[in-house]
Amino acid sequence: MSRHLKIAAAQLGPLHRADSRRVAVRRLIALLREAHGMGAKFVVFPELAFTTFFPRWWMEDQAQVDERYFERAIPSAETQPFFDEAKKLGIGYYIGYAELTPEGRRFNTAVLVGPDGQLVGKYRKVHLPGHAEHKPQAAFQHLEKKYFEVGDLGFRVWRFMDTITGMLICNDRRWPEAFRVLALQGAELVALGFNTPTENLHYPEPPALRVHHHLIMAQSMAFQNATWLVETAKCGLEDGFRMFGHSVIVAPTGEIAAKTATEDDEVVVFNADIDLAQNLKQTMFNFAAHRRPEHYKLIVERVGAEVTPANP
Ligand code: ING
Repeated sequence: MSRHLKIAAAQLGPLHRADSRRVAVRRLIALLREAHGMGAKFVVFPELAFTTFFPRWWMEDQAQVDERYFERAIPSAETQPFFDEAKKLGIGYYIGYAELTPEGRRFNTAVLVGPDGQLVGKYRKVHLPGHAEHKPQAAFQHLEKKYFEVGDLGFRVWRFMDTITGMLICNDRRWPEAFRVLALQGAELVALGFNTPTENLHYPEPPALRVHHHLIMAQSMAFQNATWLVETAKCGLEDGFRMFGHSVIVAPTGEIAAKTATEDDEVVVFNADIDLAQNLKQTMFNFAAHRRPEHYKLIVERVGAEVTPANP
């Protein structure tokens, strides 16, 4: 009998700057209850799930930014009701938030929490998109390089609800190396929350193209690493700035098993056969049999692309 796990993507609609953590927690609890009602045992929530996507704003008062948008402790008094409800319902979950450590370091973080309410693992976002300087001419900012440090915990997996689960956040899904490092550790399930602006900051990219990229990356990463993949959005118009939904549960075969249809609070569930990937891992993507790392050195040694042709 193969292992099954009923997984949910619990998508959040917009959280505005005026929305307190209490508003977010109330909606997160409603999503937990809906997912529970649908039979889900593991729920993936978005990146930065307790607040608006604040890196879109240039703010200079760091103390105010810390108070409004960062969590000094997880859970805190304000977020405790969410953690209590999940434990009461016996649901495991992934949730993203802005982490302010006791040493004063700031990360874009996600945690994996078991159905017993115990913290299983923590991940700090490695691939920070956007910029650190103020772009006053731009319609909005994308200041993840200003507000967060590069994650210092690496890409890891954990034994979790009878699976091997790894975590990523948003922009990580654009870098195949991140998924491969998890797959090389035996990942069978990857949880990823995202907040992706519909508009491109730099040039007038057709919005449909952004969604197309999101969907092909999710399907290829799941397939090429023979893992289940849950990618959950916070989306909709946050203070007028649009982010797209299209939260997905993708099978290791690369097929989309479930996808949200709105840019609001919405839950989709799928009863995942965790052993579905066994054939792929033993044949087509049998890493030990087929990979040739001796030819991959540039992937680790070189950061940016440099033209080094074989001919003179
Ligand atoms: N958001 C976006 C993402 O990677 C982005 C930022 C979008 C970068 C499109 C480049 C291109 O999906 C976050 N939060 O990483």
